[in-house]
Formats: sequence, structure tokens, C-alpha cells
Amino acid sequence: MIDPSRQQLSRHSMAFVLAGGRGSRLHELTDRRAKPAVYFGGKSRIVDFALSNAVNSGIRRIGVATQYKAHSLIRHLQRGWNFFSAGRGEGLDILPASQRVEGRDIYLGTADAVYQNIDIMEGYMPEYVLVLAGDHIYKQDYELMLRHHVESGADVTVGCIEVPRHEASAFGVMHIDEDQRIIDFVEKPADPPAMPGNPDVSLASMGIYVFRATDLYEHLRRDAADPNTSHDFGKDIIPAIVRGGKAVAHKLSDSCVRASTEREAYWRDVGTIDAYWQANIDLTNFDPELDLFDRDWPIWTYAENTPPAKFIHDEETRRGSATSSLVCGGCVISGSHVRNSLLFTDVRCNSYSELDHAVIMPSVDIGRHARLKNVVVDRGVRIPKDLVVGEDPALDASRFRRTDSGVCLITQPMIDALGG
Ligand code: ADQ
Ligand code: ADP
Repeated sequence: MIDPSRQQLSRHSMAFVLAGGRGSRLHELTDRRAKPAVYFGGKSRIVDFALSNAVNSGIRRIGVATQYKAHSLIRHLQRGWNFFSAGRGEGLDILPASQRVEGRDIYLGTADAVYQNIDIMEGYMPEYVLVLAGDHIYKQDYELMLRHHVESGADVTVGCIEVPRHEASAFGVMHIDEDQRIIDFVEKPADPPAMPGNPDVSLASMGIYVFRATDLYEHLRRDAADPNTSHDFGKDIIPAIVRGGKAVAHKLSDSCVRASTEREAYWRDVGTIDAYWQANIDLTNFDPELDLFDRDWPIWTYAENTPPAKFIHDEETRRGSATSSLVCGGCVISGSHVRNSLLFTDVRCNSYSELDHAVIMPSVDIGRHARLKNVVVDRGVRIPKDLVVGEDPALDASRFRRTDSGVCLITQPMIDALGG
């Protein structure tokens, strides 16, 4: 049964998605597109997760700040996220840094990206603003986080997760008291503090924040007038509120979709080639932690209109199948074999080729007799016939971007450099 009060707060809220960062640890995958525009999970882009969470939570007013290499991202947003009803005050605004503040044509930091759009936000008169990062994979009901914010009377509520302490220096790390009030917050500490009684775990910021709109504008205006800040939420705004106001931590497990314990709460940064490959390959598991088949919390996206995936069994090769794999529309697997792999739209696998633990982005062509194992292949790459990757580490490292754990990223310029 629908609870009529359920979406009250989200209906009066605006989501502001920060989608301007490069994500430099993804190397060539973000040479031409921002990290939020990178493909994920077969049909989606990374940014679709934050946007779908917002829409599924009941939020109907969204702004997306873009900066770095924004064309691919903007095209995706225009094609896939234009279903709002303007007549009912709904909508998604794409907000490039566009000299809205005199003398500035870039966003100096995450706080500045919001600050430069205050006048647009004020025009929509939201009561609460949810600041989101556009580059994480997770499912969260923001309505519950909004409620927590209102009930605790905080100046800011910071979404957080428990992470292994040895990984915590990539995050804002906090200490909280028994009422979940943040008593200390350090951005990306070299030696991250552990959680009390749990020396191997730290409490990390997810980089998502809830504010009452008028409070947010005030904090941002104060920050903008201060010559000594870097205009960043994690470095400046949040620590300042922890020192002088009330900041409260909201654990993902308290509003995570279909998970109730901290351990079950799924959240991935996918900011490195290894993490990106692993999170995509995990989807081929029998019972993956991230359920893309959950109809109650769909991940909305732009999807091309494609014919069905086709599997052609070839008598000569005795192949023509995919096992434990996700295969999107428009793919043709002909006389080849695909296992534990994820194929995005319009991938061609030609006779005798083999894919194993491969993440293959749209419109890739796999030549005859090619064998690829533990790879990420960028959009549109033409894999030449007979290419073998994943069997000779030294050779792989000399031709492609090979990670320490043996995953190879393959792009078209790398293929072109092979000659022949
Ligand atoms: P980081 O992820 O390192 O830390 P940052 O690189 O600033 O922070 O990116 C945050 C978000 O803002 C990303 O979605 C990025 O795309 C976007 N972004 C970055 N620069 C931008 C700009 N100039 N204009 C528009 N958008 C921009 C943050 C917090 C940490 C927290 C981690 C969680 O600072 O405290 O732990 O997120 O990943
Ligand atoms: P998407 O990320 O949407 O799949 P592509 O991978 O085709 O798109 O390209 C990413 C971005 O780079 C897009 O903005 C596209 O217009 C641009 N682009 C594509 N090919 C080239 C190229 N050869 N040189 C420069 N820019 C390109």
C-alpha cells in the first residue's frame, strides 16, 4: 500500500548532482568523458545510479553540475533524463560552469559548483537540498535520509559507510558520538582514525549531504567570501560545520534499498580500473550483491532501440553461446564463446573468438580467433583477429594498460599502435 506521507520531504527537495570530476584513476576510460558518463552494468552510465535513487525516492527537481569533458554526459542526460513534467514543476537542469558569477568560467570546487547556481535553486524554492556525487554505484532511499535530517535538527547530514581502515585515506573520515553527531571530520587523512572498538574499520563520508536550503545558501555564501578556502564540501564546508554547528552522520544501512546491515549495504566507488572491472564482473554472479533485476528500484537510463541479442551456433566451430554473462540488445555472438562477461549494446563476437571475464563496452567488434581474458574494452574498439590478451603478462603490459592484479584496459589508440 502506498503511504501518502512517504514522499513528503522528497517532494519539497532538490537533488544537486556533482558530475564535473574527471576520475583520473580510470585513466584512458575518462580521456574523453567524465567519470559519471562512463558505462556501467550493461545499459547504464555511472550517473544513472544517483539520478535513479533520486527519482525512485520521490525527488522531481534535479540539477546536474558538469565541467570536465561534459559532452558525452550532457548528451546522455538529454536523451535519457527528459521525462519530467515541467508543468508540474518537475525537471532536470544541466548546469555547466557558465560564468553565472562574474569573472569565473569554471567551478573552483564542489562547493563553488553549487554556489554558482544558488540563484537557479532559489527560483525553485526547495525546502531541502540533497548534494550528491554523480560517480558512485549504490541504491539508497534518500527520503529516509531527508527524514533523519529533519528529525535530528542538524545543520548538515552526511551520508556515510564503514570502510576498511587501509582504504580510508581516499575519503573524508569522521568520528561520531552515540547520537550520530559528527565530532571530528578529516578530509583524506594520511593515517585514518579507526572506529572506536574496531581498529580495522573507519567511518567514511560518501560525499553526499542534506541541508535545509536556506542553511546551504548561507554556508556557501560565507565560503565564497573567504579567500582561504578551496571551496570544497569535504575540505571546507563540512569541517567548518563540525566545528561550529551540528553535523550528523547518516549510515547507508539506514536507508539502503533491500539491505539492513552495514555489511550488506552495497556501495562502490568504481574509481579504478580494477574496481570498475570487478563491480561489472560481479554482476555475472549467480546472486550478485547489486540486483539490476529489482523492479521496485529500477535504474533508469537512456537505452538505444536495438534488436534482440542473437546467438548463432556454428557447426564448424561448435560454438555460439554465452554462459554466466549479461548480454545486451544488438549483440551478435556468432561461432564464439563468452563466459562470465558483460557485453554492452551492439557487440559483435566473430567465429572462434573467446571472451572470459571481459567487460565489453558498446559497439565493439571482436575479430576471429581473438581470445580476451580479464579485460575492459572501451567503446567502439575493433579487436583484430588472433589477438590474445590475458595469457602473457609481460606482453600485455607492453601493449595495454595492465593493472597489478592483471586486468587490461584496451582502447582503440592502443590497438592502432600494434600496427599491422
Ligand atoms: P572526492 O570524491 O575526492 O571526495 P571530488 O573529487 O571533489 O571529491 O568529487 C566529488 C564529486 O564532485 C564527484 O562526483 C565529482 O564528479 C564532482 N566534482 C568534482 N569537481 C567538480 C567540479 N569542479 N564541478 C562539478 N562537479 C565536480 C568526496 C568528499 C569525501 C568523500 C568522497 C566519497 O570530499 O569526503 O569521502 O567524496 O567518495
Ligand atoms: P560516449 O562516451 O558517449 O560513448 P564516445 O566514447 O563515442 O561517447 O566519445 C566520448 C566523447 O568523445 C564524446 O563527447 C565524443 O563526441 C568525443 N569523441 C568521440 N570520438 C572522438 C575522437 N576521435 N576525437 C575526439 N573526440 C571524440
